[in-house]
Amino acid sequence: MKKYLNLFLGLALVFTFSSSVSAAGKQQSAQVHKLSAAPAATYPFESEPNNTRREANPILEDGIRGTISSATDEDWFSFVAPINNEERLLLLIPYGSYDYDLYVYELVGKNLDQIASSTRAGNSDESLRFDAEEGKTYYILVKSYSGYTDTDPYTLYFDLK
Ligand SMILES: [Ca+2]
Ligand SMILES: [Ca+2]
Repeated sequence: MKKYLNLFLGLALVFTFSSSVSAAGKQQSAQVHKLSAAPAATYPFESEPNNTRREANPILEDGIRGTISSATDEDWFSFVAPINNEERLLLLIPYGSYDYDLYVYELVGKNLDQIASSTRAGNSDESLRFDAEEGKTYYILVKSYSGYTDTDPYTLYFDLK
């Protein structure tokens, strides 16, 4: 009986290994970089209009969801850094013919200065890092480079690892 159990476990291991290999191969052949880290929670939804820096939606939890509802929809968010930290920001883009990009700005006098961006090609998710200073407000922009969907939301969140 024990012999059969060992055989079964061996086969289960082989199966697990081969299925993970084929999953990796499929991801590569699609040439789409999808981030493996999934957000832990269901984040609140954007509130339009948020089409300018002044209308930015504050990110009060660790992330927010929204949709790009037209080719010219800009979604602005603001974030007040709670501590000095290198922040890692991720944008998960819905699967399909959508290429969204991610930008981070700070206000210097009256000017918005871009301090980070992530503009990968195609349907790839975006990620960037920036050095945040305690108490300072940062502005985050999500917009479309090509394609949009007002039904499938994107997820924008801070990776807290
Ligand atoms: Ca929007
Ligand atoms: Ca908007």
